[in-house]
Amino acid sequence: MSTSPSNRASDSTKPGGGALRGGVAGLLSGAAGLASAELLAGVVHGLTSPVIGVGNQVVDHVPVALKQFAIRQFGTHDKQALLIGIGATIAALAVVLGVAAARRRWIGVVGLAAFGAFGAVASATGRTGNARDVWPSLVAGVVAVIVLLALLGSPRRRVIGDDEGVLETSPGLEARPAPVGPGLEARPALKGPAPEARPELVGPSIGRRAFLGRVAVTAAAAATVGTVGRRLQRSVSAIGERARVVLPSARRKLPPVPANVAVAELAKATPFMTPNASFYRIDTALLVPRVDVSTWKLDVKGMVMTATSYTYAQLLARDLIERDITLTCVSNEVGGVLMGNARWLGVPLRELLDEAGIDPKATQIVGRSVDRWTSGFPTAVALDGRDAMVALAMNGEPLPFAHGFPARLIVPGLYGYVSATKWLTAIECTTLEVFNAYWVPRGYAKEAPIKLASRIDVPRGLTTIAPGRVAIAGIAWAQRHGIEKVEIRVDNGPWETVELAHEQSVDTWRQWRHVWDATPGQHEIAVRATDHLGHLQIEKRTAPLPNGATGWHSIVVFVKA
Ligand SMILES: Nc1nc2c(c(=O)[nH]1)N[C@H]1C(S)=C(S)[C@@H](COP(=O)(O)O)O[C@H]1N2
Ligand SMILES: [Mo]
Repeated sequence: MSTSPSNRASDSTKPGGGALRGGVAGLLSGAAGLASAELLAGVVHGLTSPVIGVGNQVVDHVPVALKQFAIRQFGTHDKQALLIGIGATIAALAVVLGVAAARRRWIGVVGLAAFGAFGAVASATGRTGNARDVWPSLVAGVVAVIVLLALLGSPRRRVIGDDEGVLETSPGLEARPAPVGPGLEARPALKGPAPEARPELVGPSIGRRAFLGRVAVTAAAAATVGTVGRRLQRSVSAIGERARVVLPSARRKLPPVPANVAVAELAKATPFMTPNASFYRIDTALLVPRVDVSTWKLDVKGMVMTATSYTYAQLLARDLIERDITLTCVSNEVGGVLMGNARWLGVPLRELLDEAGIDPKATQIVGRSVDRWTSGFPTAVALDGRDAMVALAMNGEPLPFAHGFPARLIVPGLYGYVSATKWLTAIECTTLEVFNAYWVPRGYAKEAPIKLASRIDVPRGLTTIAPGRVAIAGIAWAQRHGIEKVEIRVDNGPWETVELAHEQSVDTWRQWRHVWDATPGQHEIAVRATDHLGHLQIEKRTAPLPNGATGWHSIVVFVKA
């Protein structure tokens, strides 16, 4: 190791060495700041961490096109991608500030403080923010400044102060690499005298090793504190409360799903009931809300005779209905997988509206989430007899946190973004003119019934299969209307009507299968559906924006010779 004084001095006076130390110090000060913010957000219930605060702003303000790109690139990992992107940006800026601070401390101090202030404003003004949310960012800024100065040491004091005093009061000093470092170089006036006056300061006892020691300690502390903070934010108590929920059964229980709604070929690819663990998840929440059911309530308010409120226990104690309903995302592309079918247990929405006494002039029902996300749909939809409900359970368990615990809206026939508010906290009666829900100002349609569509699930596209008898199978859906007919076409052959599984409900997808005599070569297989009203699925391909994709799904397969 280069511990001889001559080596050390030359190391630390190299501008590159100073920049490297500065960069490392900057990175670690940023990490330490963020970690302390995570801890504060974890300890004080309800505070938003700056990463989440800034992330929410990004989610809410990025152009829709960029978001669609993100969903296409990263699928349901879009949130991790965003958080990694934010982390990388912060890290890069912190490194730059640290490098600058190696020469001029004030740049680092001002930069980190500005960072903290930016985080504070972003967190406090975001969708889930309020004034208290400035604190984690402000604390982060202060901690970051302290850590930066501690790692880099303070060059000024050592020259202006008398040497004895400085040695005792400046904690950064002993471990500081050397007073002849690049920070000093930038101040010619400070050069020279210090080492001569206190030669022991630049001696082999302080230097790279001590700096690396501090770096290691800071990194370990930041990682630990940050992890603990994150864990705490995932409020352990909510998990316990959800685990203790005892679900009542429905007033009239649905019989178990009959076997004839499923075709054997789809048993693995697309089970008729989608297990909760593999149910698609789409929302804007960077951290899944962990609602405390002991304080949670559902308000029914707005244009009603009497605003009413229900506790979780009150909702569970009611006569509940049970329905199989296929939920579909407007972002689902032709052939896409952003849909799932579940058995929902809940309170009919209509009952809650009747109890509050909805004003006949209220044309829109808005569902508000604890994270302030909203959806909205016409009142007529809630009253036309379909099984719109406040769902409390999904496939026999309390709603999973990711799917809206403790309560969410489910409205058959409408895309999720206009109807299926998760972590529901209020049902507000208003008019269509007065309020635009979350996705409407972002370019999506105000009203969005699910479009008639179909999908081929087996064989998978672009796979190679053996010749001979091959099962082609998939699903078709036309929530509210039901599937009447599904047809497939191989290459440019005729459309052939396929075999349909039993229809569980007009609100669920319907499985289908067809046996095809596969001949060697490359083939294109297309599918299209017709609903019970006689509507044929639209052939023309259109994008999901603004109100759902259209187009016939087709796949290409290779059949071995
Ligand atoms: N609070 C909240 N609820 C929400 C959303 C959201 O972003 N926030 N996304 C909606 C959308 S776009 C869809 S498609 C469904 C998806 O429900 P799932 O994640 O349970 O499958 O939830 C809806 N409910
Ligand atoms: Mo969606």
